[in-house]
Amino acid sequence: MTEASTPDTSRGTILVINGPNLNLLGTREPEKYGTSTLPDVEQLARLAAEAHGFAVECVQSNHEGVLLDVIHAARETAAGIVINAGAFTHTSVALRDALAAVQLPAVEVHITNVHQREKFRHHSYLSPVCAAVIVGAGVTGYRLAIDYLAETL
Ligand code: CA2
Repeated sequence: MTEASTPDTSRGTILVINGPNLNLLGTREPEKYGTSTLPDVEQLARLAAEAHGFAVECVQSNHEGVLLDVIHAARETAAGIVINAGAFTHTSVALRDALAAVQLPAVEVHITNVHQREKFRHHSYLSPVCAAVIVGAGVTGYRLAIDYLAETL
């Protein structure tokens, strides 16, 4: 039997954050959000990061305060952040302030093209403090975000 080799993650850790309701991925509204589950997305992110020499830390929470704490902690542990803040994208000055405060490169991801949806989804509090924004590419957006971070870090 061949041993599974340990991936080289010496370039550091990319923090992948998913916000409210994204734990439901793959279980409801597949026509909008696709059929991949949250564990599928986290695995996709892990493989993409490892291909570039990074580890990933994946966090999903439905609670804004938990997301704030995770972003604050990233200052000590992460090289960059991928964030799909779900509906908090359109409401949270606090998440924007946290991202600005940690001064890590961050990429905002949305599975759907928010600009083709309701007007209230067109504004993001986070985009001005993110290095890049990827919308409408489905869950592939997470991989694109990691490729971008790996190329720019
Ligand atoms: O397109 C995205 O990724 C969003 O961040 C998804 C959020 C929405 O509020 C944003 O405007 C755009 C909603 C996440 C809800 O996720 C679900 C997944 C499957 C089933 C139900 C909800």
